[in-house]
Amino acid sequence: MEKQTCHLIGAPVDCGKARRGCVMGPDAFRVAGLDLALKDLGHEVEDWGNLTPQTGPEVLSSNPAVHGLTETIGWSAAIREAGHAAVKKGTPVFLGGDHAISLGSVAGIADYAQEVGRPLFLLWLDAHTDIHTLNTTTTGNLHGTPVAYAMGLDGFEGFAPMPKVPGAHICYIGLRSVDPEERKAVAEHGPKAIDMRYIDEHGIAKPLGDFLRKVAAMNGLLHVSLDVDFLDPSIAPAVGTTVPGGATIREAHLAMEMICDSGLMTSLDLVELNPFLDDRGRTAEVMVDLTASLFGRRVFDRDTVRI
Ligand code: HAR
Ligand code: MN
Ligand code: MN
Ligand code: MN
Repeated sequence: MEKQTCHLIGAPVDCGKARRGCVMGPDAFRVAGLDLALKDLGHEVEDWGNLTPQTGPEVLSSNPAVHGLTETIGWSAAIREAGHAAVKKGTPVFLGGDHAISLGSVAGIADYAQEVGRPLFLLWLDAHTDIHTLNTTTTGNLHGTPVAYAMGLDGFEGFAPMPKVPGAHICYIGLRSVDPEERKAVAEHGPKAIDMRYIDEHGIAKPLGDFLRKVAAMNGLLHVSLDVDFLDPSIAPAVGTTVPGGATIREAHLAMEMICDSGLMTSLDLVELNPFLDDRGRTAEVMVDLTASLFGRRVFDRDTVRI
């Protein structure tokens, strides 16, 4: 792949759910050697350090379950600005933080996509659909909402409006925990939803390849959002919302390699790492290895492999 300038943007957001620990995520990625892994591949790395949330007036939701709203709005404004500035210079890599960081990262990239007149596509690698609105969430955990916000669904009063990402430009891979209201939203608004059963039956290469070809055909920007719980908990235990039956290490690396080979990815989220729950850093290391695959680490180039 061509040499990139990777802009590491620390977003230690921990207010998108109840269980704490993602605040340590950005530093765990650093300790696990993310910058060195990227530099070893020939890329330039600029580490922006950790952002802090903007401050603003208190915002209350009419849904009493919702919590952390004012803080999350402040974070999303800060992350959006940083992401927008970074994508003009290179490839932003957003280091979460829980998945609420994507309320900001996707908005910042969408601002840029609108400016340059290209469509934005989202690849959401996750056990969950994260498509609740503030009205449908029963847990009130805002990390379960960024896809609905990106699509422009109602119920995000208090958040700045963002350029909409149509459902047809969104692809989930890895799903295995979807709430009833989310199932309705997916059916109604049309993201492509690849669940684990589909992967078991057809493999991960087919649906991912189909989606990447579509992005390429439309000259799109591609934002990849990689949630730790995309992976099976046996290889990635450091996440608050473990769901059994996730992607294997081979499936995950193949996905990363295919995305890399496509040359389409223009920004990346690494989210939901909770170092407090890790086992001697191994989840952080798996995430760094996957990121390295995304940025070109290979055993052999494909044309070197002979059968
Ligand atoms: N759908 C559930 C909820 O809203 C679980 C959301 C969990 N989300 C994440 N990120 N861990 O994918 O609470
Ligand atoms: Mn801006
Ligand atoms: Mn998620
Ligand atoms: Mn998840």
